[in-house]
Amino acid sequence: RATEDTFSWKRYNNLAEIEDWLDDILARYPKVTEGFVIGKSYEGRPIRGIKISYKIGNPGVFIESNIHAREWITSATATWFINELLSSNEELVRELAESHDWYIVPVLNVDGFVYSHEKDRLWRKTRQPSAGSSCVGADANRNYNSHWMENGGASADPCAEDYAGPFPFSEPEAKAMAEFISGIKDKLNVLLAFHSYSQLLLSPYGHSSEVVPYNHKDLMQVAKAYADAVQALPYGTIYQYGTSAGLLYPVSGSTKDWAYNEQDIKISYTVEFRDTGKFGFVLPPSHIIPNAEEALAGIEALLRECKKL
Ligand code: ING
Ligand code: ZN
Repeated sequence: RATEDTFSWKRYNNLAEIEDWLDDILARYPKVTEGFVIGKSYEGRPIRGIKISYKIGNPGVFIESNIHAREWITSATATWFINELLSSNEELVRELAESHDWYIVPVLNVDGFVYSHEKDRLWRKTRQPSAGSSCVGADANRNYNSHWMENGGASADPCAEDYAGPFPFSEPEAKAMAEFISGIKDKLNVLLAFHSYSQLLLSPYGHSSEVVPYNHKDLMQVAKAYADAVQALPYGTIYQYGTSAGLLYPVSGSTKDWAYNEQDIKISYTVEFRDTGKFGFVLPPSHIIPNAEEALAGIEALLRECKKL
């Protein structure tokens, strides 16, 4: 049974603590939850997730979190969010929880996450060695097979932080995601990829500065709903929104572009959580609950806005 000693949102938890907490959640809510494993990491760890479903046939939402090892606020937020979906008594949260099927992977880059706890707090990439280089790991968020390595959106240098890997889906973590999502894509309406930091909502494309032909206006309208809901909370936190290539920088081979381009998941965003650089990746734990409250308000508004499209 998870207690304050073994798991808490007052501090950042390691992978073992998160997995024990997940087991506890699955045991406490057996009727509406189901654990799943999308595959194994390079170092052989299972990559685990939770499905939350209150009724059959709800629109599906997939949340990818902690693909980048050092972005600890993402798994802290994802776990808090899971707990709210299951335990909140607020009417809005109950409605949100029970009107969608949730697939949430709190820590995708399990090897990198462990490494960031034990060896290097600012580790970003996977932990698979590169042939012909002493540098380890690839950027899993440049490794998806969608416009891979196009238009300067990633690096071919194994030592670079945005190394795309030797070939698309060379990283078992990205490949596992692709296989799992491909299997349920007909059930998925929305994909959110949790990152930090910068307080942004990024829509496709990353690989091109063109706007998507199909639903760019919708994606901006839905992102605005998220940003407005966050800003309306007492913290007044401001999120900007736009396409990754337009607002940030060119990115090829990311999860959200792959989901949009190759899996036909037409509401697909990267969410960059707090802050805007004061603490950056090393966000103090006192931000966990405020950030998570913002994510909950944002996602609630986002999904409500989707219904209007
Ligand atoms: N930022 C993201 C990155 O992978 C991003 C930004 C993600 C842009 C996906 C476009 C698409 O570089 C961080 N902080 O990881
Ligand atoms: Zn990231």
